[in-house]
Amino acid sequence: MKKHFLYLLLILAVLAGCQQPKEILQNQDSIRLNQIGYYPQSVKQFLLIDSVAVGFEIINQSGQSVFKSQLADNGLWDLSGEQVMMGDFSSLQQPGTYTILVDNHLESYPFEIKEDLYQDPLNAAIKSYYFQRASMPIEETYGGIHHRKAGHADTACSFHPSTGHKTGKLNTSGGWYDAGDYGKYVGNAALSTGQMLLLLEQFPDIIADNTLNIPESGNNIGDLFDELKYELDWLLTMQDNDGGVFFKVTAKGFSDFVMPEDYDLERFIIGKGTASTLDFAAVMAQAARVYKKVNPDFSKQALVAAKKAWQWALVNNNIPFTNPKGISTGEYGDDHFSDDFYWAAAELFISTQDQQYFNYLATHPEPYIHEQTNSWKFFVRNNGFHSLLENSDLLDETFKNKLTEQHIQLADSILTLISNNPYRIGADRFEWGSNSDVLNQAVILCMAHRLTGNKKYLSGAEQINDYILGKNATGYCFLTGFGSKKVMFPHHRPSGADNITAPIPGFVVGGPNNDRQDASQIEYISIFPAKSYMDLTESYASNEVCLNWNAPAVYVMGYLQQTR
Ligand code: G3I
Ligand code: 9MR
Repeated sequence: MKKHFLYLLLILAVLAGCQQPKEILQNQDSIRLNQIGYYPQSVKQFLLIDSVAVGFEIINQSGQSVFKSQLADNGLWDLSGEQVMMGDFSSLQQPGTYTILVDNHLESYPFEIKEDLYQDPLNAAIKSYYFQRASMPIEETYGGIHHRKAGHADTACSFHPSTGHKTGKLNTSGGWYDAGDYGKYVGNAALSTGQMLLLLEQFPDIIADNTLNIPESGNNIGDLFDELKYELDWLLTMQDNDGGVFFKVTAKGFSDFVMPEDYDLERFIIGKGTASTLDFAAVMAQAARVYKKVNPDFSKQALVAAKKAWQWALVNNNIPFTNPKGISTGEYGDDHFSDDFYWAAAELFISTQDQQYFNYLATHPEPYIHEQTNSWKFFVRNNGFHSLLENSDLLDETFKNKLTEQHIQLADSILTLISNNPYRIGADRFEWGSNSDVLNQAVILCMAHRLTGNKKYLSGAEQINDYILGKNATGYCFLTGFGSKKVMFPHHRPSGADNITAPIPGFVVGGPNNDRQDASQIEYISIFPAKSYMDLTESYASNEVCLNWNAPAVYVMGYLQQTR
């Protein structure tokens, strides 16, 4: 009897010691990961936020645990106010669909490990430019549910006095809308197109004909060439007879949230200044080179236009733009031109090999830096550097070595920032369009990989891209149409006015903005800098879309597709 009692106690003790299976919580928001996934060869990290945990597993679709490891403490991120732990499963390379299971009870959104990871998001990010086309309908064959009528013919726009009191009308049809608004702004158009031209210069075959299903698909020219040409053709219309380039095409103010076809404000040609003219010169010189084989006539035309613009800017070298009285659309104000001169001289030198442009570069060096915020103002300088590095065989040894060394130094400093940051990104401030600041650092890292072949730069670029696609302090995948926690309400007039629940896919939204200029209209749930983001149509300061925010995403995903 006594013996039986002891046995019973023993059995009870064993049972009590057995762990009851814990309930698995779909508390996905506390696990931050790239919601699209990872290439087999990539560094693979995720973050666990404000939770104490020890270990994690990776679970495949059959429910089997295929990888186990421990979490590391990355510390507090003062910009998000969060305690951050990190898991790394880089050595798991088997393609498949998985979830992360933390301490056997917190499960993540699903993600994939696969080759060609970014093909679909890359195509969508490029196609978003097609959806931004002014002056033509988006037909159902190409636009699917997001088809719409044409808007903004822009065939006869009056000159605003700020263009130099010109009379008559200008046909400035075509081009892409800049952003969530329907304006067309030369400087931002040039920067964005230039960033994507670099990708085409590096990998001309990256987007084959018939990839994007756009109207030009099937013309035997790669679809990215076609899409960028839609914008370049419009840019050409913005050059005045004397070579100077007008600043923008907009109405006096922003329209309501209406579809393009319902827009009824009069549009004007506004401003003419040094920055718009030089950025035009730069992108046209770049296009002249990149389109030389696919469209020789256009290439010649672009080069003539570029040289003419440069000549105008040499004479009119200090004409800033600010919104004239009565105009309240986007300002893109810029009164500092040495970087724009540098970019233009760089592209003109590479395309012409005319020594006068090299002399300009040699005697007007620019600081080799990446200025965060306002990439439309500052990143033109980096565009110039990148084109020079890409064509460094044209440079003399000393110039080439110095530029290369400076680029590597800049890239290494970004890697250091990444490894010291709990979220593993390089950006340390969050202003209007912060996602593009984050991404532009990845552009710099890709370029460093191109120069050295060192994979550490690719890994850095990937960690940054992870941030954009979900491993960030908001938990959103910032590319519309992708990820599990999706952006649904971008500040984008067609997406807001089309009565379709899903926004148009392929847009990178601006992202966290610590200045919250729209705070009088909406309530931010967190005012930590890295969390100052709201997925609300009204949030123009954190949730708009814009040409120059998508362009670095296109570049980085394109570069990774070609090198992973
Ligand atoms: O850098 C200063 C910062 O030091 C200061 O503390 C802060 C205080 O508010 O302002 C910061 O400057 C802001 C700047 O963005 C950089 O973040 C300006 O206030 C802010 O007005 C400026 O916003 C610009 C915005 O237009 C409004 O003009 C954005 O850079 C620019 O990307 C955005 O561009 C618009 C176009 O005008 C129109 N089309 C859409 C596009 C995207 O929103
Ligand atoms: O809707 C506008 C957006 O497209 C612009 O990029 C942004 C930049 O200034 O401005 C938005 O318009 C806002 C305006 O600036 C201030 N009042 C509220 C407007 C949005 O509802």
